[in-house]
Amino acid sequence: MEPLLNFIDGTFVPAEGGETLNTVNPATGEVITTLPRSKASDVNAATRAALNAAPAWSATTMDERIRWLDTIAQALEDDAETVARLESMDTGKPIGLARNVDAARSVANFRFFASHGRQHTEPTFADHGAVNHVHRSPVGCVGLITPWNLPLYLLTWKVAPALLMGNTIVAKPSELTPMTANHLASVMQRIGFPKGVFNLVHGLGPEVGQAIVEHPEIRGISFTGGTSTGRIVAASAAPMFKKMSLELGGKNATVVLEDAPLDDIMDGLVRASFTNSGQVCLCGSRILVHASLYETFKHRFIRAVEHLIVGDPSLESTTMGSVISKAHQEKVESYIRLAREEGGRILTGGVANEAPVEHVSPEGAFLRPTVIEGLSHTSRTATEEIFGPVVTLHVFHDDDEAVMMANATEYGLAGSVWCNDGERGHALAQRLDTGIVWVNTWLNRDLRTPFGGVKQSGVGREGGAWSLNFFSEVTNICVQDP
Ligand code: TXE
Repeated sequence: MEPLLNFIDGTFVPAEGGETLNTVNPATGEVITTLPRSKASDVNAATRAALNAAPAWSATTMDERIRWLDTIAQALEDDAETVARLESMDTGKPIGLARNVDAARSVANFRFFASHGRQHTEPTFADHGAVNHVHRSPVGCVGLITPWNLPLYLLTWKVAPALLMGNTIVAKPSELTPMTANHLASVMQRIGFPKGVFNLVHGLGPEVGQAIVEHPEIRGISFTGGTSTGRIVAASAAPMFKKMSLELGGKNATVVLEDAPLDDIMDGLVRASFTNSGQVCLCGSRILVHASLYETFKHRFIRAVEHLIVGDPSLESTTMGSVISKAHQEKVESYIRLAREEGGRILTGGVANEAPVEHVSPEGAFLRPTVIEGLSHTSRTATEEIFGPVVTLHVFHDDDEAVMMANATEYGLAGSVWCNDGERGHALAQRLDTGIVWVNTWLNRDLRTPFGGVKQSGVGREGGAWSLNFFSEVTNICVQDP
């Protein structure tokens, strides 16, 4: 495939230094193409383009920006199959998942914020002869830094509201998954989107991401990635008083109460555990089950997990592909070994040479879904983010114990509660120290709702009005009658 390039001021250009990186198909180990290994000078060029484009772009009306979002959505929808194929090749996720989740949601992100923009109003507050007008204006040039697990889905989740509120953008996708970000840039160029409003700079996090965070003219940072990286981002951005939204790691609990209708929820529990090979920050990696149900649950869950079709992600029949890289496979395998050291029992799956995946390339980064029981809920395996196809099972005896176990990690992103009584599930969900909880469902997303976590899962919320507020500055103007 053609080498990927940066997209600066409406033009595709190589890194100024001419260096490149390879992007690999993790299911085959083959190099797909190269991407620029950009440096701070490339970030400076992109930021200059964004600043030059800002006056005209921020002077557009909300309606004009809404029309652009709808145009981008339509162009992405027309390219949906291409997007799905690129995303599957770049990430190792099954083509069906890339089509139904990544490509579809990328279109939905633009359509949603276009419709949300139509409902946007600026509130006024009248009191003692004065009227207060709350005006929103662009933050300015914003930096968007995104991870490799849902590349276009998470990039567009930030690009759409940032554009809607009149900002210009310097975006950096993960160096592991640059393909669909480039496709978005090619869509922007094809539709004649104003030059310099959306800029894309590829490269390594410490070289490009860090330069974006440190650039004095980039006034807001929306970051999605690991907690350790988020800590580095925050350390650079906070002293510069930049607006920051940090969507970080998770170690989410799936709580199965004693009255849960197992037959009805088993598919949901498997989805919550192993979607995208467990590489979704919202996946439930710890399953807490009431003692009365545990043995029955365990056998039915293992049987359902072993029905997952793990294999070549380009096949429509595959339901679980590879993980993102050989290096990540080794990280996940190190946790499977750690689980054994901590007293865990592997009920299904295991490291690749114990539980090989058939009919795939030996160079592919494949792991079977792995379920482990017998670990303390405070073990490292059960409290550290693995971010792969590994879940641990734990037993509780009453709701208080379930809440205590669920809250016993440094993370607080999401969770799910499964039971026969929604009200009881809702009440228990309110006791979970997380930003998001699903009751009898999972990844059921209403884009108007706040998305984000607490503790080591991040700072801030995105979604609906929360995104519009993050990607704008607010000014209150109080007008006194003369
Ligand atoms: O993150 P990394 P990854 C989390 C998930 C997991 C991680 C996996 O829990 O922990 O993301 O994604 C760039 N300054 N979430 O491994 O390594 C890097 O190049 C600036 C949570 O990609 O943190 C990449 O573009 N940038 C999330 C991006 O940061 C730097 C949902 C993320 O890289 C940098 C999805 C630096 N010093 C995944 N170093 C949620 N909570 O919603 C690296 N980068």
